[in-house]
Amino acid sequence: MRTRKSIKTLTEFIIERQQEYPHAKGALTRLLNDIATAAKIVNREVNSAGLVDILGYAGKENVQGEAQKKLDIFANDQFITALQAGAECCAIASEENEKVISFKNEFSELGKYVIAIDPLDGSSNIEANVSIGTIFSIYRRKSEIGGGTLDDLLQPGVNMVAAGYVIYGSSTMLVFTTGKGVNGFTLDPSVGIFCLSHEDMRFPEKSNIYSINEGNYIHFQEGVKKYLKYCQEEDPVTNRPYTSRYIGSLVADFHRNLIKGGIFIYPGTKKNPKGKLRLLYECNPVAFIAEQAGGKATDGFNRIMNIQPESLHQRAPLFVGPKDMVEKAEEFLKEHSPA
Ligand code: AHM
Ligand code: MG
Repeated sequence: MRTRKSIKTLTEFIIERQQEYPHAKGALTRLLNDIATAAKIVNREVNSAGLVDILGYAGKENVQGEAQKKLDIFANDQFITALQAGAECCAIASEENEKVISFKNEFSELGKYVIAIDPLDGSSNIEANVSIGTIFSIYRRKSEIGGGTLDDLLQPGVNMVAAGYVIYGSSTMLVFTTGKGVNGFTLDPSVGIFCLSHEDMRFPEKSNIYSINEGNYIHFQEGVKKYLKYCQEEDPVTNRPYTSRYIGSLVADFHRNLIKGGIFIYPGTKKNPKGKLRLLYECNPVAFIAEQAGGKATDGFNRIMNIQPESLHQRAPLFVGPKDMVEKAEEFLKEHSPA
């Protein structure tokens, strides 16, 4: 017979934490629950993606000219619907929409929060049954009335009140922070409930993984090339050579590195100095989680969470992982590729 430890559900966990703030009205709790609800629906669809006619391209392109997959659109719709119905959020910036989606109905105008979200990150991996994810960051609105605005979303990462990701992998997990550590919840599919499984997640003390798309090596700046050579050199004291792991799904790569210890890099190149990843809904949420787990996230020179965004879909180079690894990479950048 299988025995079980006592279970703490996501809802119990956030209500318990909310009690630390006697004046809180539970809006953030409800918002996180809305995200969890949409994630469960997306999870169901991702799991049956091979069975139903949902794989493949939808025949449209998103604002960045990328082909949208059916599941990208499905996931986007689910999160927008859940957040609008939940009425705690007054605007969303999504990777799939060019402009801010501002909720103007009589309920959602009251929402205190805005969300930046990548509803289905790493979707080029869907057909191959590789882990994909949802990434989100939550801010308090700046405007006072009406639907949320672009200005509400163009806030630096230091203003985030919460951030997280859902990984649709061999199991489905929701990992998030509200600025008091990082906690991970695994979905029990038999009952459809997220249960606390990874309490107070921290990067391990010793790390030996580096994750980067080395196929782009020729385009990397000198500092990145030199750092990669450093990772590959032999030195038993620092546990080198490191091992290379790269999935091509930010959530999956970051999650593995958080658990096992490793740096994730998506650098700028000569052609694309700002790299590929989007500041608002990819770099910032991952940076907040990394910092809360004892790590660091920079663009090679500056703290990611200090960057003042100028546009909704702006990109930033990303170096994220255990502090010592990120700082070592920064040393190489500063020495070989001055900002
Ligand atoms: P997407 O938002 O279009 O899915 O692209 C983002 C993904 C990240 O998940 C991943 O880290 C990166 O693109 C991989 O890019 P590349 O294939 O250039 O290595
Ligand atoms: Mg993405």
